[in-house]
Amino acid sequence: MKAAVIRGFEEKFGELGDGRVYFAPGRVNLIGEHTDYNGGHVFPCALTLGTYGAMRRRDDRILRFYSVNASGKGVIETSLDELQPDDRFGWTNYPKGVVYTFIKEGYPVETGFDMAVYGNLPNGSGLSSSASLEVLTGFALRDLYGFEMSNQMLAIYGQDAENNYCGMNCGIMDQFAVAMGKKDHAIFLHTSDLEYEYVPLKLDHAKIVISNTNKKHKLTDSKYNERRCECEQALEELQKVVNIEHLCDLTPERFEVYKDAIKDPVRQKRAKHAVYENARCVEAVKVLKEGNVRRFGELMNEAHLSISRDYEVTGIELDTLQEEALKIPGVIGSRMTGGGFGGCTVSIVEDSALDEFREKVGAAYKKKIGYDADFYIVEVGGGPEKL
Ligand code: GAF
Repeated sequence: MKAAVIRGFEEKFGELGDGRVYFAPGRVNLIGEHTDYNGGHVFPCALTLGTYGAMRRRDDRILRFYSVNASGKGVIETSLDELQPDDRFGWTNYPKGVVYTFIKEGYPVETGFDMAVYGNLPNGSGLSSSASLEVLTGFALRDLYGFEMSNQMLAIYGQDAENNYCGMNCGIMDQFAVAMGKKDHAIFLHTSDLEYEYVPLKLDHAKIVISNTNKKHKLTDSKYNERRCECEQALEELQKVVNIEHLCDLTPERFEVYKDAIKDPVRQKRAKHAVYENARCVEAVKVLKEGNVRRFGELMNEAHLSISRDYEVTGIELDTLQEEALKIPGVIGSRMTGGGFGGCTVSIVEDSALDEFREKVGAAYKKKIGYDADFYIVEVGGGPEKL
C-alpha cells in the first residue's frame, strides 16, 4: 500500500523527496449508533484498513490532489486562494475542508502541497472513508508544517471540516475513532464531554466480520441531517418538562415518564432509539468487560431492531444481511453499523462458522437483492501514523 501510494505520487508529481507517507484508519462502530450527536455513548474501533497518503509541501499556494483509486479522474488542482467546496471534485473537499479549518483556527497553512492518496476501505461503505481522509490530512499537515496539537484536536477539526465545509452534520464518533484508535481495543466514548476509555476486544475464537451491502449511498444527501433535526426538535420539546442538555441524559425509565412531551409519534420513536441505544451501549461495554460476549451479541441484535424500526435508517439491504446472519448458529451478534441508508453490517462470528456465514448470507443476499454483498474479516488497528 505504501509503495502504491508513493508510485502514484511520483507518477503525477515527481520525486517524493522530503515528502512523507502517512496512514489513517477507517472505523467500525460496534454499538451506540446515532447517539453521538445526542450526547450519548459510542463504542467504535479503528480498523487496519484505511487511507494511505503521500504528501509534500510546495513553495507556492497551489494544492494538487491525486487519488490512485480514482485514477481516471487525474490530478485535481486548486489553490489556497480558492478554498471553497466544489462538488465537481468530490473527495478533495475533505482535505480542503481540513486546510480551511486549520487556517480558521489559527494554524497558518500559507504554502500549498501535493497529495496522493490510496485507500483500501470500500468507498461509501459507512466505514468512515471521509473521516479517515480528514484525519490523515490533519495528521500530515501537523507533521509537515510543524503544528502542535493533540490527536483529539485532529478529530475535532476533522468533524468541523465535515460539518461546516462538507455540509454533513455528523457527530464526533468517526473522527475520534480514527484519530484515537488503539490496536485490539475499542473506544468507549462519552460524546458530550469526550471522556473515553480503551476496552480490550477479547473475542475468544470469534472474529469481527463486516458485510457490505454495496448499496451506493452518500450520507450528505441521505436523510442523516433530517434525523439529527428530528432529535433536536424532540429535545426541545422534552426540555419544556425536564431539565436535560441532551437526549441521552435520560435513562429509558425517565424517558418513559416524559416521552409524551414529544408530540409527533415519529419524533418520539427517534428519541426513544437514542435513549435506549445509549443505555444498550453502556450495558454492552459492561458485559464485554465481564467477558460475557454472548450478552454483548444479544445487545447488538437488539440495537439493530431499534435502529431499523424506530430510527428507520436501515432498508431492505441492511435488514437482509442482519436477518440472514442471525440464521447461522455461530453468529454471536449482528447489526448495521455507521450512519445507515446502505453501508455495512458488523457481526461477531465464531471462527468455525466463518465459511458458512460468507456462503449462506452471501447467497441469500444475492437472491433477495439481486447483486452481491462483500465480506471482510477485519482486524482492530491503531490510530494515524507516519510510515
Ligand atoms: C455517521 C456519522 F458520521 C457519525 O457521527 C454517527 O452519527 C454515525 O453516522 C451514526 O452513529 O457515521
